Amino acid sequence: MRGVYLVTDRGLCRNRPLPEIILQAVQGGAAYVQLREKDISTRLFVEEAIAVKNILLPFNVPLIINDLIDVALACGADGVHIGQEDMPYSTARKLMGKNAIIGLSVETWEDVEAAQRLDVDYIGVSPVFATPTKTNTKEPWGLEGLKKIKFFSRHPIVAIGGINESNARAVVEAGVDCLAVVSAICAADNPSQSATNLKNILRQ
Ligand code: TZP
Ligand code: MG
Repeated sequence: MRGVYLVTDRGLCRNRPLPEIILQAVQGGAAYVQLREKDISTRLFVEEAIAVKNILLPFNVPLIINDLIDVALACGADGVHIGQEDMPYSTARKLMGKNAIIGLSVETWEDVEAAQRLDVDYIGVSPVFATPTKTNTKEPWGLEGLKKIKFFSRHPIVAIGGINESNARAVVEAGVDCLAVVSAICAADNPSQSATNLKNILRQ
């Protein structure tokens, strides 16, 4: 895994339709899209996910569903991202199959150690920096935490939380594989350009 990883938040899109923001992000070079919906019904989530899957298809960009395996299965998503309180990894793997992308959030050092024993496809290091986008988080890892995880973990690292164009370079230098962002793309004046800028930072 390597690239810009968009995590969606419809509330941060400044009244622009989410599918449009997603399209612009992948046109700008986002490599992964995680559809994250905390406040809509399962029915709408599935409907939206199918529409987004069709947007991503021509770009070969995998669709990853946040939290909900049933939604992921129903829309034919490429993967799921699970947190420490979601379905356990082994169950998620059984349901999703061996080819699915399964990512797991790590919020504590215990989570990092436990993830070593799991064949997850990546760990989501959360949050790297404190962020207004998600406030019910544990202590931010910071760049030092990120480096420590990079040294220890056998899994690709997707870094999330407070990442933007001004700090992305330092995050990349800490050894991450993917830059995951919500507001840096969803709330950007030009989501496509923001995705491109982050992608270029990752490439430098
Ligand atoms: N998980 C940990 S931090 C976060 C999520 C979903 C939100 C990151 O949002 P932003 O706007 O990129 O800081
Ligand atoms: Mg979750």
